[in-house]
Order: sequence, then C-alpha cells, then structure tokens
Amino acid sequence: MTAHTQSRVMWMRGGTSKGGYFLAEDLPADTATRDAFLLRVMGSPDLRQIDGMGGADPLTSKVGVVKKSERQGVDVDYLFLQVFVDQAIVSDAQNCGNILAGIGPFAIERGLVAAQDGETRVAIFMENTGQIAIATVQTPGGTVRYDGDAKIDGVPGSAAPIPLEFRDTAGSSCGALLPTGNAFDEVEGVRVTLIDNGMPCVVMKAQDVGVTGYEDRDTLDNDTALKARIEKIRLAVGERMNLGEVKDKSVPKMMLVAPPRDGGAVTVRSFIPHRAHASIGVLGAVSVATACLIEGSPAAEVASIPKGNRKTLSVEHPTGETTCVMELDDSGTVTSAAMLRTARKLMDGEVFA
Ligand code: NQM
Repeated sequence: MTAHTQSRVMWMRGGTSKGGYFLAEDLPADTATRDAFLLRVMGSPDLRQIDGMGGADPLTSKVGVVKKSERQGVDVDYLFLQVFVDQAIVSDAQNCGNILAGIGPFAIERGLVAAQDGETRVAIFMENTGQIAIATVQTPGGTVRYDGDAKIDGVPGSAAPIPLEFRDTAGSSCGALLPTGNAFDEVEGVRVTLIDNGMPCVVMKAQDVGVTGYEDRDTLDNDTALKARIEKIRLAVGERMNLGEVKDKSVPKMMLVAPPRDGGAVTVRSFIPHRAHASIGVLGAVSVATACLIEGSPAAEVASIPKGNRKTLSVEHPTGETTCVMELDDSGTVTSAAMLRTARKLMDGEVFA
C-alpha cells in the first residue's frame, strides 16, 4: 500500500456537524489507502485529535465523498464516512443528514452541478443507504449563497436555508422500518422500538433506563453506568436489526425519549452511539419522529402528536429543537420527511497526511 499524502478538500459545517468534503477522484480508489489517509487527516486515533483536523468529537470527525452520478434523475452520489475519534476505524455503516446539508453547495462549487439563477435543486444519491435526498440551495446569480436568515438550533447565528427532503428512507440499513416487525421488543428488561427510517435507532423511554431525558450532554456523557446499560442493549440488538455485529459500528443510535417540555412533539437525548449528541442527527430525528407515530411504541406513549396527514413534529433536544415535516398516507405510513438545515464553507485547499 503506497501512502497517500495530500488531497484537495473543502472543509464545511453541514447542519450541526463539520467535516471534510472531497471529490471521489481526489481520494485513493483503494479503500484501505483512503481510510489510512483519512485517519491521518483527522488525527485519529486520539481523543484530542491533536495531530489532525478533527475536532475531538464524532460530530466534527466526518467526511463526505462526492462524485457526479450516472443514475437517472440524480445529480451526485454522496458517500458518508465516520472517522472514529479514539479508534482507527473509518466506517461507511451509517449515513449522515447533517453532512448531507453541505453536499449541494459543495457539488455546485466543484462544478458537478450547474447552478440556476435563484435556487438550485440538487438530487443526491446517498450511497450508504441507497436513497435519494433533494437539497435546495440558494444560488442568486448562479453562485452559492451561504449567508441568510435561517436559524437552526445547535448553530449560532443564521445562514442561507437548505431544505432537505427525503423519500423512501424506511429500512435504509435494516431492510424494514421495523426490522423485527414489532412496535416494541423487550431487551435487557427494557421496552425498545427497533426502527430505521433513514437511521437505525433503538428508541426507549428515558425513565426506563433511570434518567429523565432532560439532562444536558455532559451529564449524560459522564454517566458511565447509563452508558454501559445502553451499550449492552445495543450490542444485543445488532443481529435483530440486520446490522450484524455492531461493536465497531456507529449504528444503531440509542435514543432516550421523554414527554416534550417546550410545546414540541417529543424530547430526545441521543447517543451516537458512545457519546451523547449535542443536538440530534437529521435522519436520527426522522427515525425517532416516526417511532412516535407507531401505535403501541414507548415513544408514542410520551409523544404529543398533532392530527392530520401532514405533521410538523418538533423534536426537542439538548440545545433546542429540530422540526421534521412528515407526510403520511391514509394508512398512517410515513411517505416523506423534510427538514431545514444550513451549511457554511469554511476553507478550500489542500489537506496533508
Ligand atoms: O442522523 C450524528 C449528525 C449525526 C447523524 C450521528 C445525522 C443523521 O448529527 O442524519 O446527521 O448520529 O452520528 O451529524
């Protein structure tokens, strides 16, 4: 294996995450060489990632790999890679809806998609899970605009809106929305919903694992007994969720739900899976919101759900809320989900390993 030592990259904030955006052609084609390079770029494995670009947090140790798509009706293909902070692992076993928010602007900036005057819709094939997302990017005069009035909790200030729309995300990694076919299963004495509407998640009531669901990130991160308890559940459900052995995977995510406190639909504290999330993942939020709509699930017991086939569900999290707009058919099945994100270009240049 010949070491790869430098690549063109754009560093961007995508939603509430941050990472390196690469063209596929700028990275080694060989996976082992690519992963060794990305570990060096981020400075992993090291809790502080002191010798790399990573921010010592799974939310800032992320990579998007983009290429022009050959698929009908699709503009670009996007592969998400999670670079573990403290282990020498680069995983494609999950998708990321936050990094996704930067894919449209990046694809336009790199000339893979022609910008329209006004706004540009970018159809993105998400390689990790095989579904399509549509991102709408502000492009006045044919140039990507990053500044604007849209605010998302977990990010200071405001930026140009980038609405994301998802369809057909059910069973993205697990093969079915409910891989066991059940509204809940009992695992290690806790009632949990095993669900995948874009992100494999294990959804349980916070009170069933001894917390309120209103704790802040640090309190949860320091609760080693809680972490050990939910990790035991996580390791027990990998096979049942069709994910295989999940010890070295960043899925499923562990979602602790409680009744809403600020007029929303539900409160969530998520583990991704070994650190508490500062807010909530995009597809993670879609999957939890979907669990709230499943009769008989623990989440449905604590959620406050509006009527109608088009539901605006505010998912409360440690730093605010994330609103999911869910469309349901007459049988109550979720057919699409949409969410508002923003992104910002931080630097464009060469990164060295
Ligand atoms: O669920 C973090 C994030 C994510 C994932 C994680 C995400 C999603 O906030 O779509 O965005 O769950 O590892 O970036």
